Amino acid sequence: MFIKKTREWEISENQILPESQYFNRRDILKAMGVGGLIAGSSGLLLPGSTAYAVESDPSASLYPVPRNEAYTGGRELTPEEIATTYNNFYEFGSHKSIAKKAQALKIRPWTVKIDGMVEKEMEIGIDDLLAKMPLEERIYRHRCVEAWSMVVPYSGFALAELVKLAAPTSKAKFLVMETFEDKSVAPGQKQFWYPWPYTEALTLEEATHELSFMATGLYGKPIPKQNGAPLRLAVPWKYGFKHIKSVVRFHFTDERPQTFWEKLNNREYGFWANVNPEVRHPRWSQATERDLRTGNRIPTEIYNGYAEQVAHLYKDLGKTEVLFK
Ligand SMILES: Nc1nc2c(c(=O)[nH]1)N[C@H]1C(S)=C(S)[C@@H](COP(=O)(O)O)O[C@H]1N2
Ligand SMILES: [Mo]
Repeated sequence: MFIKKTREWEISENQILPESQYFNRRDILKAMGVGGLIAGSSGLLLPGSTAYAVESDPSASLYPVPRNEAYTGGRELTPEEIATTYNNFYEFGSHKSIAKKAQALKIRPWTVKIDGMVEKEMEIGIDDLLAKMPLEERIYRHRCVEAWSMVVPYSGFALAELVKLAAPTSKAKFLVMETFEDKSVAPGQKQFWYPWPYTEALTLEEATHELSFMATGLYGKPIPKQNGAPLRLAVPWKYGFKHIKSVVRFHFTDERPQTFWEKLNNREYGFWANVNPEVRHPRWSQATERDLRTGNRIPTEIYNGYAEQVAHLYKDLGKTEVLFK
């Protein structure tokens, strides 16, 4: 367990309460471990010196879930404290320290819409969805296009299971996913030059690939808001920006969409975004990456080391196209 265990008496209420406008007192006490919660799974994070309360998550009792040993990550896990405090989530700011701000996101009620080219459009609450899906834990490597990487245990379900539930028609070729939109909690969304809401997309073949995973948990607990609660994509052979967070909509279509980063800068962030050490980002090399656990640079592998599983999906694409087009 990597959360620093802090005894109640080391945190004065003054430090906690100013950040607590979104939570009731019972939740705060619970997060502090006063409510009899096991310390290791308590929601209180202390990144550096900033303490903030974390709302208790109604799905907490679902975790931990059985680990699927087929997905091992290949190198040592990144400490939880790093993975939950070094984030990209532009809705809350265009820097890495958004964990505290992201606590403003309200994750209940959370309705997921499934629409477009499907047998039957539907809206489903996250807890109903979680109850329908077979949850398991997988350790995945995560490689950001900015050339840093980590190894994290996600809990969740295969995206193929959601596609099955949605029952796309034979016309559907792409699955477009969309993040929540609410300027009142996400200050980044007031920045009008970004094409909100954040969207990402996969081909249906990619979406139903066994590696495509919807993460609902992290380190054996509900996934923290800063990591994309309550529902976040993990496609470990693709750069991190494809891993869309806090998804509210799954839209099936026959047209390849333009996604958030592609709209912003299609020379740097393309549709495929497959990890490829040989294709430079226009502004830097992708040959190596910085492992967030050690700080060391390590070689980047084609498809982030998942070539055996996914290379066949791209056999008809050119080398550059695999990344950008
Ligand atoms: N909605 C949304 N999803 C997002 C992003 C974002 O800014 N907004 N950033 C992406 C990027 S660039 C990365 S590297 C990962 C980071 O996930 P993590 O913070 O859980 O490591 O989330 C991805 N998903
Ligand atoms: Mo990223």
